[in-house]
Amino acid sequence: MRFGHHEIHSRRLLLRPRDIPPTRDDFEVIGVFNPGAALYRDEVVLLVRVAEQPRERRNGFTPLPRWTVESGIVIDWVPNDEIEPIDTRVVRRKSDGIIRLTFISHLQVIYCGDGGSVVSTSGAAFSAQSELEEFGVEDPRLTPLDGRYYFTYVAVSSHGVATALASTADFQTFERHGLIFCLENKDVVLFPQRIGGSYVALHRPNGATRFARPEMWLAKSSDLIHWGQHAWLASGQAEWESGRIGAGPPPIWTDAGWLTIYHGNVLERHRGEVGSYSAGAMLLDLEQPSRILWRSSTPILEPTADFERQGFVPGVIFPTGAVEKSGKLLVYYGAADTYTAVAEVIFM
Ligand code: MAN
Repeated sequence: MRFGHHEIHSRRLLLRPRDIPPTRDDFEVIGVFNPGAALYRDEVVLLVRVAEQPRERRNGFTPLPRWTVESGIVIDWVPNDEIEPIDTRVVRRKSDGIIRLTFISHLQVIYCGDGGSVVSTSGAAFSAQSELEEFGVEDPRLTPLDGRYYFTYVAVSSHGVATALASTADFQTFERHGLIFCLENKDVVLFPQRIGGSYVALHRPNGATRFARPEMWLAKSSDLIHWGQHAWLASGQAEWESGRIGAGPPPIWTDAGWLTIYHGNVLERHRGEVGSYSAGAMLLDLEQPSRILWRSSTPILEPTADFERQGFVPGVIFPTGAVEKSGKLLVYYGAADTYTAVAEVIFM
């Protein structure tokens, strides 16, 4: 693709929670968001994150879903006086400060034809399958590589948040390759080709010792499984990226460099508040991707539409997939942790 001045041509809501049936009668779907995206047989295929919550309400209790080896998903009904809500997504146990998610996520294949609308939602599902996925699998990033489609995803468990790798050739059966980034790390995204002989990934370590706010890093590998040569890439600079930054879709090759769309979040000022998430872009050197050649000083996409400003977590644009099709760049993103939307970006 040729790189130049960019313009957001249109944004469109693609998927709502009610478009996807829950996996069980006593669950409701609260979000279909943060999709990986790829071209498969000339069709846009998304791998979306589906978040579900128990439907039942019991006075004085909060239901917390969890996957178990013995019985699949079970629900822990926790007395409200034992926990405190942090935000809509997480609660904290008062006795020891341990947190839990109020929902559990799995991944679902969605077929989108030319990319602008949903053709079928009944593709294969990819769900929690190990103790390291006890609280769900989230936020897949799909990268075509070596004739397969690889995806990184967040594995959430009582150990914390780590990133695992899986792959598929047909979007029907999946092969799991295990954890590739130890906790705590998410927003791990693979480049679509080797650079100087190595596979390259962007990642976002999130240490508990706060010398810095979460930053984007770069790592290299010879086999996609073992990662090293870790190097710092970028920190949040402007106010809109003062809380967190992390990679979005896999970097896109352009004649001027790797176009890398990422998210930034405003540092929260009050307890329970989630600072708004916007998308920014940077251009990384084609041969030495640790060199930033250009970076947008203002966001390229901010939550302004209703479906971006209202939802489970209001004010979130979280880009996770990008596909070049018919001369257009289609950027897929999660909106308000509730919906999947697409922005058409034109570079001139
Ligand atoms: C954050 C949010 C949630 C996510 C958890 C675990 O709290 O991004 O959506 O479920 O992290 O990854």
